[in-house]
Amino acid sequence: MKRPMCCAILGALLVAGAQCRPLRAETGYEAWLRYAPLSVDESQKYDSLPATAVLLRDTPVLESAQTELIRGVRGMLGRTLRAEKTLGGEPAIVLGTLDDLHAAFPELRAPAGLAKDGFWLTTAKTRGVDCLVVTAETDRGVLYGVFTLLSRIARSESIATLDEVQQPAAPLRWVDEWDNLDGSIERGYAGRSIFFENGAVRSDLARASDYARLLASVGINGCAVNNVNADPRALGDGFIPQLARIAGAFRPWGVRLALSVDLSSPKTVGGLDTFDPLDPRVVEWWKQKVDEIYAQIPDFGGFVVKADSEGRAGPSSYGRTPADAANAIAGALQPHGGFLFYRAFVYDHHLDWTNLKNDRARAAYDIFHPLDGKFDDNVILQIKYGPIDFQVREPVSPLLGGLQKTNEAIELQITQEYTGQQRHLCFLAPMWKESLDFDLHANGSSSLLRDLISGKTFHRPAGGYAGVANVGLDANWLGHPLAMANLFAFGRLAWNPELSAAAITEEWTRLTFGNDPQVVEAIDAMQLSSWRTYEDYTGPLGAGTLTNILGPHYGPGVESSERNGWGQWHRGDQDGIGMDRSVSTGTGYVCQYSPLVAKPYESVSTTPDELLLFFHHVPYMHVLHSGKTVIQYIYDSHYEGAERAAENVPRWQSLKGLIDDERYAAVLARLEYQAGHAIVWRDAVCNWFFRVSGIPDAKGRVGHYPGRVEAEAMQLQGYIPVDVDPPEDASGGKAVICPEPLQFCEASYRFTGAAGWYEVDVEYFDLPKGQSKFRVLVGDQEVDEWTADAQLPGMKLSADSSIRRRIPGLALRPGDEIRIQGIPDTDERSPLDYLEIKGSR
Ligand code: GCV
Repeated sequence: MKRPMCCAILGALLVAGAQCRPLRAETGYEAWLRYAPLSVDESQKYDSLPATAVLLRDTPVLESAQTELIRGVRGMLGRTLRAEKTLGGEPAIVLGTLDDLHAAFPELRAPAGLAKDGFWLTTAKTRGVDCLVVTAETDRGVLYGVFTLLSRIARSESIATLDEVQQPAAPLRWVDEWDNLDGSIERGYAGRSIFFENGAVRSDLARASDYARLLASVGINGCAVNNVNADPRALGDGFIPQLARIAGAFRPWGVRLALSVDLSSPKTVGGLDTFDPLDPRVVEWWKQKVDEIYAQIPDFGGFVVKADSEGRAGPSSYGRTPADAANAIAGALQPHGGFLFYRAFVYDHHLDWTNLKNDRARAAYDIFHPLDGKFDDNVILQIKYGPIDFQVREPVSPLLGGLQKTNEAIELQITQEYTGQQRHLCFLAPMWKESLDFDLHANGSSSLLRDLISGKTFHRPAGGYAGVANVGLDANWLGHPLAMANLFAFGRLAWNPELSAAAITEEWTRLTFGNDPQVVEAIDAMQLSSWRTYEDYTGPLGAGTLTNILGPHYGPGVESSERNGWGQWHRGDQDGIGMDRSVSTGTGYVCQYSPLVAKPYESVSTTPDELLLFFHHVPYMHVLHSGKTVIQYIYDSHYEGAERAAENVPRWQSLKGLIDDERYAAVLARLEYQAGHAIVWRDAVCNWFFRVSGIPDAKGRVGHYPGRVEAEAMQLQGYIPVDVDPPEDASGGKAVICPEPLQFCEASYRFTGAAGWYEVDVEYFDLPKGQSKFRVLVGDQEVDEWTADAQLPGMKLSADSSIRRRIPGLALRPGDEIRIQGIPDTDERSPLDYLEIKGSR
């Protein structure tokens, strides 16, 4: 890898201990556990660190703690601690539970309230020598303490006077992986499953083990490894021993294996003629199955159930309730200490869209609120943060405030299904924080969401967090190198929801990219603004995301949510937009909140702008609190959001040389793609609203694109124009394609502007069914060429497959002929949308 210029020149001159060192190549695999060498100044802070790591008892988790400590210190400080099993007469870092430590440190008393997974970092003397102590009630707590100690060192924080107690906010902090047994991942954007391939558990589970280490480092203690749209074969003959291997990979990191199960399993796998949860044969089947699992996986965490939802089998087949179904299985898990996460994502996806009183958002509360108090104590209702489905902006689900005698967990989505699928930067901690800090006023008194789910408000025995992560085999786990901040943030918030998004991103950036203030400042600023930026160019004012919900949930598709039964309606028409969910004139959804929360949402005048269209249908000329009309807000926010997305490119470029070349290039490529795709979003959404409302943009931008030349308006040789459906998905509603697979096509344009420097952007489509080649020439000189081989989700010419090629720094003169040549590949016919010529310096 290249050395930054300063190092190249100074390298030979600098004496040992110099600050300037080459940046080692990194794939992102180590994520925030890189343990990169600290600078000499930084490492001096830890000169007095003991040379020995003493582990007073051997268990898999405690051994991980000791190994991790040695690995981290060696990486960051270049010193290899001696691993010991007993205390000698010298200072040591001592690892063990309070029970383990009692003999050597009899005066050490557990701090009040130290809970199961909590830990205590402190200093203590034994036989006159100073020790640094990492202790807890449980082995897992000790491991968490070690990760925290190492994190402090990595962030160059002092550990001189340690006396820190940390407790997790909630007992259950799980991730769900929507992995299918064939190795694909539903809503996974980073390669295939790390657990399964071809219907079996992978033979090599090194990634599973490394993943568990990452999870443990942020306090996650459970992982459900298969899709909630569960394949019944997961409970079939011969599969449990395979699952036991994954549990074995997780165990040293204190992560409990869990499984998603299909409610029809007693019938489909067990051969019964029913799966009625109240049938004693079904209850017995679950008991036998659970006993069989625990015989092989003694620390099994439990099950996740998706039932009566999106075509899954459920208790409604027998006229039973979700509580009947949940308790039938929970009863089998209870003697073993297992939990049942029952998902509240239950709704009718064949709703009559013509009935304005129908409302999918009502479903979870309508179904589950009447069952409050009917679930066993080891059942947790797993509730998505909003009432629809992981949208970029939703109010907090009222069900989260509507249960007093039932355990609950919030379900957050780390994988960015509706928020850019890890091709777009969208750091979700600020959004999650808004939910967690929201006061639902349950039972009439102040009750923050974070206290409801931890069980604190209503003294529930269990509760917590479920994050849908969907990591894959891509080297960096989630595809976009910066997306790992979402996994990190999920763990950190599940541990301590009082942390601010800014504190979390700073922690993550330092651990992932080092402590250089310039790097930290730039990345933090990008991360913290990214959710709002994404929201601005995708889904305004709580209308929900305007994405293509009938396709891959990725690019714009404003029409796609209307006129079907899915219930993700925004109700945009020629007069206005928004769902009326008020009690007085709408679906009545608002009354699912406690009165204090409901009151402002009931009226247009008191609903916050950012949620206006979620709660009310208003005319386009309605004036927001901000003073803008709704239609102008839609236009402005899309333009401003796309501009901000573009600004991230030079911001990132300012870090060149301060980040290793590999990760620098990977992030830059994604940010450049995002900047282009934000324009696709901007144009599609603005043009849809312009066409439907007929109201022009007061700033004259929508429909007017200076410097843009439509491909269909260029001189075409071989290329033919085609309509794109919906028309907003291509500029001018048309593209050009080569009609034959083996043809060579050209679109050319004679430049008429003034002589100078220009950037030429080529908007084209990249489909998975071939790898077309493109060449751009000015006159006879080739100025760029590339292959369309991006992995995009669009299967046809659409906003999902639209992508931009930027050609900066072109010297153009009037009369120059710009020629774009396309060489199709099989069924991908080198499709082109437009080119845009912009002056540059
Ligand atoms: C696993 C959304 C997603 C589905 C997902 C479902 C769920 O509808 O698009 O892929 O299914 O949520 O959470 O169950």
